[in-house]
Amino acid sequence: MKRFGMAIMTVAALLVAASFGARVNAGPADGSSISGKIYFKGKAPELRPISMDKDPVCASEQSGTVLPEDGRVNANGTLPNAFVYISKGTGNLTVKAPPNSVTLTQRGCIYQPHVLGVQVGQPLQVVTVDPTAHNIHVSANKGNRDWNVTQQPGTTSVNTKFSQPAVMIPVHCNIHPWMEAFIGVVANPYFAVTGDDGSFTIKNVPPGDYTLSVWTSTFGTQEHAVTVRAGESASADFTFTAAQ
Ligand SMILES: [Cu+2]
Repeated sequence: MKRFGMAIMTVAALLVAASFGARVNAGPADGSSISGKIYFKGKAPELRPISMDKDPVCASEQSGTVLPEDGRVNANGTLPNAFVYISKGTGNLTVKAPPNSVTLTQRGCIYQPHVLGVQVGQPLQVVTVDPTAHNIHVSANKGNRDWNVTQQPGTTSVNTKFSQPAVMIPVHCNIHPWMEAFIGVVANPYFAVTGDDGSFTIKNVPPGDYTLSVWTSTFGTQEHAVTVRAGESASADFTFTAAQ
């Protein structure tokens, strides 16, 4: 009887150890999230207006000065276009890619949005609303293939998927050299892109210990350790500084 009791205790101890060993509770989402802001300190870069003289059709689509997205700082001292994502800690957790497409639009010979995220295997559609041709060039990165395709005005979307996580995959237009976008490809849905207020929220994150990473095109990258507890919102702010 004593031996039997010991065996039960051993099994219980192993179960406890196993549950503590798992870094992520893969149970149903319980409202936990990660929120924060991407701050910027220092002198904002001076942005030089984009010249669209190479293609008068593009220029005619614009009504005023067009500034590049890279290097932009929000009026409230935060950064737009920061790609925030959980880079470590999800262990064996797999989250199926949603079937809905993420859309990258060519409008006025500018990519909208400038920075976007997509899950591995999730459809990406590139659409054009411009009366001029574009050549979409998706650069190879981390096992994803390099490809380019010309898209004529009025034609249907160019659709693709990515097979490997990669932060980031640059997209350029081989016809209009100022056109640039960045796609963050991640294995899970735990990512966000900051907008005009520099804030982000990543919802439905399972409780666990993670590394939260931030990518910016101009000011580098950073990462923080973040602990997410059941039903709570974890906070993670980042501060980037001007290049010296
Ligand atoms: Cu183009």
